[in-house]
Amino acid sequence: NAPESETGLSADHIELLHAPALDMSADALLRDLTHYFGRTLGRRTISKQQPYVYQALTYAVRDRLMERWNRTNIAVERADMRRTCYMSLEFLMGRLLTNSLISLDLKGPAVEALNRLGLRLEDVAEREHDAGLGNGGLGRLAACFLDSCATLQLPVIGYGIRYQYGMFHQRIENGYQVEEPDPWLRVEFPWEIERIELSQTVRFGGHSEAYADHEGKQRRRWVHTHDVLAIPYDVPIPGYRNDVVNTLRLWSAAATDEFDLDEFNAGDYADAVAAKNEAENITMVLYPNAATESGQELRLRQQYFLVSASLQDIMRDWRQRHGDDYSGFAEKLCVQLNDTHPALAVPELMRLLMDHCYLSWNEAWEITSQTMAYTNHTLLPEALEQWPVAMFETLLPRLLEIIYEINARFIQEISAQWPGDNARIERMSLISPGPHKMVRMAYLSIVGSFSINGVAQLHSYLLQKGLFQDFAELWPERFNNKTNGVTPRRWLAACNPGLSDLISSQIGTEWTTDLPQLAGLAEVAEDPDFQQRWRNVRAENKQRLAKLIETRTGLTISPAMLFDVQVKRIHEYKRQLLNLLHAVYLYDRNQRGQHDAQLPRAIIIGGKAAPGYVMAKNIIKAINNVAKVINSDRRLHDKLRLIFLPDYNVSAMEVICTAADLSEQISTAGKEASGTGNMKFMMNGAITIGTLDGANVEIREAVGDENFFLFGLTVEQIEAQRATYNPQEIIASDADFARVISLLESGHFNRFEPGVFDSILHAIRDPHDPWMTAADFRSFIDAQERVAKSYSQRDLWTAMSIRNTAASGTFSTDRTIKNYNDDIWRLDTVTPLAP
Ligand code: T68
Repeated sequence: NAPESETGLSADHIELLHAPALDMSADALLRDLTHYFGRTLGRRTISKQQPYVYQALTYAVRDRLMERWNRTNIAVERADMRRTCYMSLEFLMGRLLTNSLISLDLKGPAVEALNRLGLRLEDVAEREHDAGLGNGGLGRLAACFLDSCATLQLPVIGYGIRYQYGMFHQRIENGYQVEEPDPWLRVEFPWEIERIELSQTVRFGGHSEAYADHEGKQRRRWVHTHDVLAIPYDVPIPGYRNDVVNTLRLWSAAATDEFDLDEFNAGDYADAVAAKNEAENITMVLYPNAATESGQELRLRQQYFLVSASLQDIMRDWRQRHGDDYSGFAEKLCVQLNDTHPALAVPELMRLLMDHCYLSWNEAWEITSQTMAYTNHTLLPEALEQWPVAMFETLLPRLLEIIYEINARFIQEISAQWPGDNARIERMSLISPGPHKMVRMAYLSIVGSFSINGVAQLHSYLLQKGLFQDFAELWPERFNNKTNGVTPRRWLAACNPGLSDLISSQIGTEWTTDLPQLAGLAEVAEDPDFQQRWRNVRAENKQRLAKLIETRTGLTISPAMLFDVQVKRIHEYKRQLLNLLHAVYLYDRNQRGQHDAQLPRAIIIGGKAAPGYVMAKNIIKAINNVAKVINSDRRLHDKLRLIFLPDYNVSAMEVICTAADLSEQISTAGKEASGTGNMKFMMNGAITIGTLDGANVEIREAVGDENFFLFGLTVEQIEAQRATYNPQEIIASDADFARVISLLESGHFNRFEPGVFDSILHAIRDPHDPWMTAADFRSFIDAQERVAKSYSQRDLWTAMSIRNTAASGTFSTDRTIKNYNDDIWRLDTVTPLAP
């Protein structure tokens, strides 16, 4: 394999490519694996508990990604293609091995190579630690997007943070959540390539001052700053069998070489070196999102660190190709902001263009506002980010100046359109009024972007009618919808091989990249033979989930039961409490011998509560207390179980979504922006019980009302009934509801733990309960009874299940990304250089 040189960009850049391309056979894979295991990792004996075979196999796979990575990058560079940068504080990647193998069409060879060592791929793949660099839906969406962009051959680069500690692990102790750190980098992460040569410096603190440049022009500069080094680590993102490999670039903070050594005399040398911790703290830990934005300074540092390092990286790349001509910048680049977390990209790009590239305000603004696009992920006003102006003054003084100037010019624009409408100005100002002035990050994002989108039809509609109404009036053309999706490679092909094979035997294999082809399954929804095979696969998957539950909780459940599943972050608006009320209702009926309309059911709940979100933690405790009573009642053993599955994460979902019969999507209407778990469940044949919220609306439309269990008030009804909402009366007038509440009050589930249910009962009875749980109780119970009836008609249920998978084609991120590209990004497709 003699290296072959390619002509480089300049004399000091010589491209070194290897030819011929690496062999994709099992033999070659085994040879490389053995090499890495013995010679790179220095291991001699295989132990199933250790990660070394996984690591060696990953190196072998990574080699094969690497050549395609180069070939993709060269193609993009040579054609100077327009690109999108997807900027996100979170990328919830999960495990990467199986996905990469499937993308490279290497799964067969890998299985064979490992078999020759007496190993199974599933076991080896399980050694990989989840890359948990995200909280939930928003972070996982970013990961699904990267997969679809590469598969659709779009030149998109992800920019994020390489947190030392990802999403915390959850343990349950006496029913309470206990958080444990996730030191996922402790064992090497073998997918990443450190690119220290592309490091950038990010500034904090200091102050902004005026100066005259050599032509006597007045300019501003940011001086006396505390600098932090940003080191990028690249992770390859393979497309599905198309030789495209895109990049996820994650920044890690380090002290700059000069880190304040000069501020110390020799005697303080050790202290000075120790002080570098402060710089490195920036990327130490992922913030778990709480119910409301908490305004921690370190979080603002993280946001600016990501934005500044990424934009400087983009500028470096630009200058390499275009010198200091920025006129075509917005034609060649789009920056998609994943929520407001990277909103500082707006003032930071302004700063770089003005202070570093010497553009005028107007030139810089034209470029910035034609480059940025903003995606909103929440309708909850309390979750909108605001940062204290005071924090900006000390941490990012130059950015604050720029934000003030953006605001001044923006207010001028409003005044011109609505002269004298001071109320409107106050409402729309980027700076909130009052003694503690805050920067409103959503408004900053809107003003600085040419596109603003929500993540489901209903959500985008409500944004324009509510939260962002004033802005939608001013700039209606900027607002649009991009309904979320999930990648069918991970969420069907990889996680559910049994169902995938069955589907492919019926409609061929093209659904993997053309998901609407699943519609072909509708034809056999009633076919007895196909139904039987469908049930067989699902029974196996349920067995697999039952095993996972047993290892994590010690509880056994029978796969014959209805698996009724709600997994997602614990939050009041998602209403895990409503689910709990139903569990208590079923328990109560069973106790009183009324199991007429019932069927064996396992209610499975999983999810993490933000460590500072007291109510969410109380909900976990309450679920576990009720579960304990239900699960220790021998008479109920095969009738009803309630399970809290600890440490819900991406790889748990890969098992769970294949085995759920019923998908719980029961948020208060108008509160869940979209949901994406709902799509994973549907794709794998679960049937949804849900409110008309987020993407549930579109799921129901796609599958038809007869294949969906609808309940609950609509957005309009919720808002209409809010003023007169009287939960006490609702409870009193519903005998079942009243019994459920008095059972919870009686201490039946907390004999020796007084008070454990107080906050929950109080919330349900509160006439100001924003989530209006009691309002939907009866409707939910009725819908659950329809579920039970349908499930007991085996063939009917199977047909519904098949029809859900068949109708899930539109919920692929391939469709979502096509929408983004058609309306916002307008990228051409890349064809990697031939090998
Ligand atoms: C979710 N948002 C939405 N936020 O709740 C969900 N927030 O409806 C939607 O499907 C999903 O985004 C994708 O669009 C989140 O997951 C966060 O995780 C988050 C993190 C930090 C701060 C605020």
